[in-house]
Amino acid sequence: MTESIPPIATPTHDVDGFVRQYLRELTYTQGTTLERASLNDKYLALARTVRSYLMARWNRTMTQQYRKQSRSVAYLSAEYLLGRQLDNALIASDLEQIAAEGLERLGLSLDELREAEVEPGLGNGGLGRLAACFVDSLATMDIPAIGYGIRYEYGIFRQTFVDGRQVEEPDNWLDNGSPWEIARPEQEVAVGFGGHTEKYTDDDGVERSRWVPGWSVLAVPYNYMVPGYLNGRVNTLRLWSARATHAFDLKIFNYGDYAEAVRAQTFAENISKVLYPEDSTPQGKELRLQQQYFFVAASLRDYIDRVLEEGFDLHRLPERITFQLNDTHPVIAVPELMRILVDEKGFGWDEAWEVTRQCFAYTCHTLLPEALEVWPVELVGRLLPRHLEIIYRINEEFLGQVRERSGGDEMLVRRMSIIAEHPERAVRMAFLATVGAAKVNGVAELHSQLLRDKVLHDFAQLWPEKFTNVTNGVTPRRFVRLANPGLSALITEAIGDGWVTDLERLRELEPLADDAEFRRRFREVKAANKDRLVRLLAARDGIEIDPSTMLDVMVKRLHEYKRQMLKVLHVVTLYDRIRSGELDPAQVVPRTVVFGAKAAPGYKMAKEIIALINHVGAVVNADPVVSQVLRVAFPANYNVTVAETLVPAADLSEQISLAGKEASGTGNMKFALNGALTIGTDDGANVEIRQLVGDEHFFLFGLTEPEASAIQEAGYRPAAYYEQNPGLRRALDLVASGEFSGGDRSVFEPIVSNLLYEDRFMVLADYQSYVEAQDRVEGAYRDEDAWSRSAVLNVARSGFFSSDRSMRDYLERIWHAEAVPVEL
Ligand code: NBG
Repeated sequence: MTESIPPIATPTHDVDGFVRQYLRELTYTQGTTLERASLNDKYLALARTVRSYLMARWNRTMTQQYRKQSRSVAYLSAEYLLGRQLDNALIASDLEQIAAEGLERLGLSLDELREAEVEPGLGNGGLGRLAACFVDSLATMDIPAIGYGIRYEYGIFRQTFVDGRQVEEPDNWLDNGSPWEIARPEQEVAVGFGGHTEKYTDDDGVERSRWVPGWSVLAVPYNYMVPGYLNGRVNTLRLWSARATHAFDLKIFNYGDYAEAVRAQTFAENISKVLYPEDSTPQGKELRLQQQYFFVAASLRDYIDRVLEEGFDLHRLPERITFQLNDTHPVIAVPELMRILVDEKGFGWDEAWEVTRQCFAYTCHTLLPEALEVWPVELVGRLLPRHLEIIYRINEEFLGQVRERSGGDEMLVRRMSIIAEHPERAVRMAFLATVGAAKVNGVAELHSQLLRDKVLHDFAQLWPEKFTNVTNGVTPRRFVRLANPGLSALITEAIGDGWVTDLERLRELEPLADDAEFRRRFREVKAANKDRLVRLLAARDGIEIDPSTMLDVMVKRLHEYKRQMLKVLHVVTLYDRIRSGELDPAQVVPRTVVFGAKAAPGYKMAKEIIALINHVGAVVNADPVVSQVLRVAFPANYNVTVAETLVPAADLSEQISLAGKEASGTGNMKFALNGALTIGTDDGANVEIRQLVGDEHFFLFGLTEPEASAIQEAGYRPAAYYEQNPGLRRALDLVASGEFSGGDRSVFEPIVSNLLYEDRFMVLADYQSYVEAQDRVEGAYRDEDAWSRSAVLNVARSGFFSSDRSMRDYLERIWHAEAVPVEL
């Protein structure tokens, strides 16, 4: 029977094969013709064509996964900030050239079609983008891995500016179709909520507990391909979408209340409706906890059912899998696995705990106390009553251990309790994660050290071997190979193309930093990248920038700790110095300052700072003298797609958080890899960047973490800096005077008084040091050739920041899984 079925062939890897497949997709899937097709039709056909080249690999990867039963990794993350898929799929399948030619033959342009893709923005910032880089690296390194997350119907909001102020609009990214996903409705799983728990005696006479949920929703999986770069592996990213349960509908429906049935359905489907737009500052909303449990419960069920189908013994689960918890968002997985093992699979408590705590590992991504999730006991009890019981039991046993080891130190017991008592009874998710995980890691050396010394100090004393570091990384495929084709070609010409999957090989470029011809060509690439940015900003935002100026870039979420405010004060200082005649414009290095930043919609101060940037920009850009040498550009809606054009064009990378606040940063790595020099504090991964590229090629400024802490402890008085520093005083006075708000002094008053009387992130304390470092930048930039040399060395010495290296560290220190090549 099967012999008579002809094998399904992947379209041939040439222009003919490509064109044939493209026309097939356009005709049979899209149901149109070349003449009638809209831009979106053409894009969708292209996406499906490229996808069809990867499909056989995907199927082979999945088949093999089940057959080989190898150790694997499940990455649990509430966010994946993927960026556009088409380009990445094109390079992974080595189709760039073929697609460009094939489309040209049809009278179409690849460049035009790629612009039709709306990026899936299913994350806020660094944390979600990191998850996307990690799954890319895992696939490229041939590691059996699956990413689990949420298919938000609306991703991160679209930002626009009205009178310089941020306005949010919904991101309806699915509206034009989503060619990169495959729904698997038949693999849906039910997820319960609410209800109550009850005790009962099982058939063997054992007292047990069980959960009787009050309502449930269905989780429908959507699979996304995660293609490895030029290898045979295509891993899966499995994102869950909420649907109302049929039973749930039917019951109400039977009573004849159709409208109510539909309302209930909407209610259930709200769970995966929208990404919460807070980066590093959770709001503790009930729906958010629902989202977390929803995707975690579906993912564990999905994975466990799969190994059970193989007849696998769950006692040996830790041999097969590590569930990596990306921050605290998925930590409810710990009590969920306990519940499955104890309540559903009949495990004793101790054996279940043994399995559970070996299956999980936890990555912490912050140092800000307000970013550590805490859920009110009342809420957890109402939504997940059985989980609350389990958390209490975990806590009880854990605190028993603490008491025993500490000789009954009740202060310590209170400090370490998973349940906080003040200001209200609440579950500390970071503590639950630390207790429930085999390993806990920070995301840069300094951050991991501060976790051990401060945030999780008591835990690190108790279990020193549990704590480790894995410094973040970024994928060289998207952020160099794809984003910077000019630099990629130059590198490949010099050292071959091995660097794309072995980024440390960039070291081989070091001698070329001393080669004048190479530096010249490097500058040519930078100039071409700037031209590309000029075109993008003109077309997308109507912003005009001068590509002959120094491009000084600060792009990241708007947060006080990141200190966009410090950058604004520098701009205001330059403006003031030039206007007052203190600086001769002819002596100033012309620069364009580019900002890109979204603020959480409820974060007032962040939104005020956005307005200030836009207002300062408007005044600076309109000033006939100042604008000759200084311009500010703030394109709205910064996202991964914009980053891909902006980062390769930058000369100067702004990484200016208060020391001890930025866990790692990953933008900093992208800039260094693309040959920008960093002006930065000794914070997060900046420390490691500076150590690797060398002090002479990095502009360090500002307080160190111990210095900043010491000042805070002694009582920080920002006004003292204002009083003693004339430059700072003039800058702040100018903002307060209404210079940037049409003479209205009240507009930016909240910003000014916050800086003068609170300044939690010590902007005023670091002002002088920052301005001096910027003066050093100017001096250095004047020597074009020396600057290029530093830029080349930044590239050559940043190979460490590949997410492939991060994956190797996780594999060695935490996961202990091995590569399983899939034949191409
Ligand atoms: C962010 C940190 C960044 C870090 C990314 C990725 C959160 C909670 N944390 O410094 O602020 O680079 O995580 O690790 O979003």
